Amino acid sequence: MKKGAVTFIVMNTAMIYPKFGENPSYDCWLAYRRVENPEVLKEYTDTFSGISVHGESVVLETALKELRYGLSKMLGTVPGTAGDGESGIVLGLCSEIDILSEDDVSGIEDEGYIIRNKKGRVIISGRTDKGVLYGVFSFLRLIQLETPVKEMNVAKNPANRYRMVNQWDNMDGTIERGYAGKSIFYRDNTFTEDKQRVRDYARLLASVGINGIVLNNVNVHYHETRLITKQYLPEVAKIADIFREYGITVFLSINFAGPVELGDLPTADPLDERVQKWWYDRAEEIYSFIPDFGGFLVKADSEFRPGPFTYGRNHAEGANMLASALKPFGGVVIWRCFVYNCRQDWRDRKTDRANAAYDNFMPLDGQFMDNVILQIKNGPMDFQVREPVLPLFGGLKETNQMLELQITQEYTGQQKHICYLVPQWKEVLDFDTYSEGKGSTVKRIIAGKLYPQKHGGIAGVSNIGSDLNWTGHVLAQANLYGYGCLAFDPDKSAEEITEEWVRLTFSSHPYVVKTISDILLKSWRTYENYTSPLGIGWMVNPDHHYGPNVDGYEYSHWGTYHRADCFGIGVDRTVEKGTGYAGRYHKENADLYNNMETCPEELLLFFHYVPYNYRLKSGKTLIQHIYDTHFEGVEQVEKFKEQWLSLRNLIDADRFEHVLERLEIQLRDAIEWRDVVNSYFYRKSGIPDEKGRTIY
Ligand code: GCV
Repeated sequence: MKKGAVTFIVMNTAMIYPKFGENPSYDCWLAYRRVENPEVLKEYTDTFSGISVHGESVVLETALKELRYGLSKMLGTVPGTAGDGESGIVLGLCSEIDILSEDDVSGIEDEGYIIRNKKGRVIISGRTDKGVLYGVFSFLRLIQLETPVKEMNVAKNPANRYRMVNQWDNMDGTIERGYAGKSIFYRDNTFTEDKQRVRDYARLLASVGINGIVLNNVNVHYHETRLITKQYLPEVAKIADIFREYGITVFLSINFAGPVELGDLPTADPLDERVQKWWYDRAEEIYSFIPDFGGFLVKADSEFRPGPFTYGRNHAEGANMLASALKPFGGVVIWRCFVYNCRQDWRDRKTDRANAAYDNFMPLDGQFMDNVILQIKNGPMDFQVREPVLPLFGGLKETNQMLELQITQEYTGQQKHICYLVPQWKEVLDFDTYSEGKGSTVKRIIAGKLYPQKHGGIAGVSNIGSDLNWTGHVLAQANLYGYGCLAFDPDKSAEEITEEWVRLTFSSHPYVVKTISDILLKSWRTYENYTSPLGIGWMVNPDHHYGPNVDGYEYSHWGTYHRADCFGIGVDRTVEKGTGYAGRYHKENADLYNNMETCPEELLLFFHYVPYNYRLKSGKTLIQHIYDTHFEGVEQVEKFKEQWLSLRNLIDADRFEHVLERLEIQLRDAIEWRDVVNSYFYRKSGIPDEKGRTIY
């Protein structure tokens, strides 16, 4: 279409989202409440009387649809169409909009967007249709936040190229580590009929800038192994069609032993030509159904999943074989670094699961093809409430990398407890690896700003399911929102994200904003207080990972130990006497962690075995710190409950009662955690609480 040309796409917005707009729990942060301030409302209705559209594509249609829907709800009128030169909103591609100068869009990259107030019109534009869509959602947020028109000037690029969610959904309808009901994609080993729910999910994801989704669990079982065959590809293609409308690319997790499990070959050896051809044929078939298919996510040689080790090959050989198959079609292989020996002998104090990812992948740096991305969990263990950053970040210099975070709250309260993870993720993203001197942060590495990565970004294990409120706990919606915000802009502060979420989701009432933000921002530390102390992690019931069990994993084969005895607790990971893990960091961090005196105290027990009578910087002994934090944790939950009760009548009754119920569960279980942990350490150490509180 020529520059300046105008098309109008007319639709009946009321028909499009029968569920959105009906229930605040379902709406999440897209509630689009009517603008309250009458002057602001008047300014909006005067200014946004019509929309002109510049460009044509499926995603642009979505952008227009979203814009009209959002405005109709917040302003109470559906904006009409505007011709060239008339006032209103100008929507579309930069290249198609006459009144935009190169200066207006300088610095705007592929999926970036601008919102510009110019010549009496508000322009929402980007170089690509995805950029325009993100611009629309950003503009709708500005409206909900009642931003004056003159302040509507934004120019933003996403920091990360890949901004993905990983579904751990199984085709039988279950979700591994899912706490919000069943899968919205699958039921009884087939695809669900209700595609509206999938579309609504796509909409939520796109509204925070997510551009990729892996549709099935990394643990690929019998039926999921067949997702890459003709049996299921037509259905996968239908899902891809829906996500495509929202600028989201679809990926699949694959089974490395696919050629064998599907009965086609006697081997899955990556160096065997028959295997290579098999994967090429699969790729060709997938792309015949889904021309813009993203690629494969692979969990190999991990927790009983097959991989190249079976054939004496390394992970670069395994990943490159798949990458060669996908390369002609433009696909990528996302290869997970969560590889460790899950058959460890707990008596062995030298083998350390924390070393595993680093030791497996560092020697392979530079050997992966340029369409392979290593997906690296934030910490060396497994999404505990507190872990150091995995030193592959800053270690790898010649390999594409992505950060993997867990939005679903497996070890952080399973969406029964409030545990808002944005502050934790900020610490991970801001962590300085010192790989190229000061300022070599994780966020710069994954964004490709430190090393010349071809591909990079961030993935989050999704926390949604079929529950009406999507995430089981309404306040857990904030984790999904916050994840998307940080994937797009890791520099955005936790406070800003939180306030924005509360205002979009509940209300702009100052007391509501202050109270809910306060609860959320304190909730991670609170959860940590009443669970496992100072970075030691675990202490949970095996398998389902809910509730306290201090020795739950202590004598198991999973490699996750706290090593408590009657003198002290902690894992010695020092270079001299311990497992040597501390030495895997660059010098600045290695020195810091290796020394008990300089080690950040929140990670003290991760790196050191510490006597109970060791004095912390606070002047307290370690044992007193454990007792105090556990009592404090429960008091903080009591305070959350009081704060929440003060919101009665300020928010809708449904969500008020729902969160209150969950807070009661949280309080009951926090008490259990406190008493189990404190009693355990009192019995081990024989040292009483200085304050004489009840310990059993
Ligand atoms: C999908 C942990 C979880 C597993 C998960 C695994 C992984 O071990 O408990 O459920 O499997 O991490 O990330 O692959």
